[in-house]
Amino acid sequence: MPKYNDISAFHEKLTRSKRILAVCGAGLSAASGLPTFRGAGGLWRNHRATDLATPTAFVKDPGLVWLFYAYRRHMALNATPNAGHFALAALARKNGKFLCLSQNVDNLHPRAGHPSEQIKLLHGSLFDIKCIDLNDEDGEGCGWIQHDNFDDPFCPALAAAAEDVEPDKTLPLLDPDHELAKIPVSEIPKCPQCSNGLQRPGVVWFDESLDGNMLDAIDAWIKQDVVDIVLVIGTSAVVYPAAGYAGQARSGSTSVVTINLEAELPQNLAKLKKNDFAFAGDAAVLLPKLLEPVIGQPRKDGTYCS
Ligand code: BV8
Repeated sequence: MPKYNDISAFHEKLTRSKRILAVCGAGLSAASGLPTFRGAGGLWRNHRATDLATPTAFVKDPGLVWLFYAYRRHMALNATPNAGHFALAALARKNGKFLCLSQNVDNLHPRAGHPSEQIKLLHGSLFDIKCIDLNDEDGEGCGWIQHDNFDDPFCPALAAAAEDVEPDKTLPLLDPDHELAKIPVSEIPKCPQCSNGLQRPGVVWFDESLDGNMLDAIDAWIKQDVVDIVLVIGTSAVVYPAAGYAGQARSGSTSVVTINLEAELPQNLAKLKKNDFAFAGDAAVLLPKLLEPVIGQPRKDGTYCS
């Protein structure tokens, strides 16, 4: 029985594998300088990120929630994909039977050239904009959606979120002691289609359903045939349905491979099953090494030949 972190044993399994699934989380984008959800205590101005990522929070204070998302748009726009994103994109180009599921809304997978038909952005994108009707109790909107809106700031009222500060300084926006002027609803752009709703970030909030067609397509892909390898990359695997896919895809011969800074902590090793692997470290460093037999060596800029 190969050791759980034996790279050559993993390479042997990889070269024999056809169908590969990946489930990615915020840890994949950490090397691009984007904070994880649990990083920094998962707090943004003393608010738990998970509390701001809800329809209730938006209805209560759309300005505050928009500042939170405008700040993350600014950070993601100024970030670049890392070697981990490029390695996954290269694997997709080399293996048409590789499907990548990502919880990340930072648009770094598409910017790394990941083929769109081989990636499912489970929780939407910071750069999609949708309509929300504040008077509609389930927050539904008129259905209007805009893709790839990279305006920064998104609107004048959110300028504070697009400021850059010297490295040693703290952005006033992030300083919980720095009082924030309340942004009136009237300064949040209205929906251009129904002019009744407000524009909101096109992400999936907690207590909101994911796209049904996408969920059906993922279930159908998993049921199609044996999944040889499931790569679980930089995720705490606590948010559902994303956290359920590794188990759903597992069959007798499947290897679930955890790539995470904390992968080799005793409590995580205890969850390993036969054929599983666990590699502790930075996803941006480990993925190029782990996938090398299939994708080869990266160029100097971290990208791969097509
Ligand atoms: C839904 C978009 C139907 C917005 C996000 C079953 C059981 C229990 C609860 C539920 C369940 N089913 C549904 C629920 C409720 C809920 C849920 O799962 N709650 C959890 C908290 C228990 N799920 C939902 O509400 C989902 N909707 O189910 O609809 C429905 C509707 C109503 C009622 C019931 C059902 C919607 C969930 C989507 C929410 N939106 N994001 C935004 O981004 O603002 S979730 C968001 O948080 C992220 O997208 C991601 O999913 C999650 C954060 O997790 P990670 O990405 O894993 O990040 P984290 O910081 O936690 O961990 C980072 C990891 O990386 C760590 O392990 C760290 O060690 C590692 N790491 C760090 N650096 C590195 C590294 N690894 C490698 N390299 C490094 N450099």
